[in-house]
Amino acid sequence: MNIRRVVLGAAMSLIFVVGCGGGGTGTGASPAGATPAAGADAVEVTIADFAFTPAEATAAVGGAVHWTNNDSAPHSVSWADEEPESNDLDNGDDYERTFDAAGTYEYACGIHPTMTGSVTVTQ
Ligand SMILES: [Cu+2]
Repeated sequence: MNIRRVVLGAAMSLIFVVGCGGGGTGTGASPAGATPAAGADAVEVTIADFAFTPAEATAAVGGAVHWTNNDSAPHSVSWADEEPESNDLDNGDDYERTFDAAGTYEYACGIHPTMTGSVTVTQ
């Protein structure tokens, strides 16, 4: 008896999920990154396979960019301007910089100088 109920419940759940998924434009289904200047939300840059992704990030004045190292190797964010270099970021570590003026900010990994990226900040 109980088993039959569980199976029926699972079947109902499956129908529910399929019905929702087919709609395409459910509430809260907007993809991440679709609205880059969403207030205080930082722009995300991922470090993996010895590369920054996206290598060319954009942010609004007053906005922040947030790096997360998903690589097995340590990396850092070393700036061409006067901003201090980040700490060495081990796997899972993160770092954030807020940009108060428009411009293009070039950076590289302080450990692997061939890894480069930039942040373009616009008004
Ligand atoms: Cu590196």
